[in-house]
Amino acid sequence: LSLQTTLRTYKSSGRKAFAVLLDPDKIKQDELAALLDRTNQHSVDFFLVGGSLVTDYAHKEIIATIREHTDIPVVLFPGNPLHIEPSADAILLLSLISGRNPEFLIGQHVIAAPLLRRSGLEIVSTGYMLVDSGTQTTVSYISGTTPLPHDKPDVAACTAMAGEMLGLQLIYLDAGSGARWPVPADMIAAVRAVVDVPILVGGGINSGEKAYNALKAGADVIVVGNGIEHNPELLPELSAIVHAFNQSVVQA
Ligand code: 1GP
Repeated sequence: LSLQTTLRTYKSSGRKAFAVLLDPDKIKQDELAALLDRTNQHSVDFFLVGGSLVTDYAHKEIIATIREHTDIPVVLFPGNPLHIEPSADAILLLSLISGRNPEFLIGQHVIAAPLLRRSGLEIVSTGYMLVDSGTQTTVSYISGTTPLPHDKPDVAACTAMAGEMLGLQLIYLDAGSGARWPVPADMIAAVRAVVDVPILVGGGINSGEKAYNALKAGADVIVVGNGIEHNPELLPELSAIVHAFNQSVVQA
């Protein structure tokens, strides 16, 4: 089943999903095996594999390790065309619509298009919106773009609306990895009010409370990376929160 279909079906029934971000640049192979064994027990919907840098080109190895340990789908979250790896299941084709750098709106996509076509990956066009998180994040620096001000939910809503009108299939609101402040709830709610496509929210979700707030505000998928790497207890906690939301959908 395709990622896009799954997320659309989830969204239309009010179900929430939980994605774990694995950054090949940060995760060690031995830690990865232990983490994967834990994810099997805690209903993770999919893995996002990616990050802004490639200091050690390990996407292929990481995906091979994921396949050895679990059947959970693997979705690429690329920083550039070097991150295209056909052994994944799908790729978020990110257009950085919060920014005004043509390279990340369309330029890199032109370079990647033939490779993507040949890869056999499911391609999910995604309106990627960086939100100011109190410090400059790697992705903001690398992309040379200014994130959306965190106190401007109306700008975020109009940006997401334009992205949906352009045909983008998902909206990803990202405060950036390790963000001090996660994406504010009022911004998530403002975006939720104006688009029908599924919304992913990530960056700085390092507690159950932050995850709950994002889901309650209208996120369809929460993406968590750093928090789980630093605190193993967070995985069961977040999984239980997503499960509780989905139980209330089943009972309603
Ligand atoms: C970053 O949204 C992801 O692009 C996840 O961020 O590592 O802070 O959870 P964290």
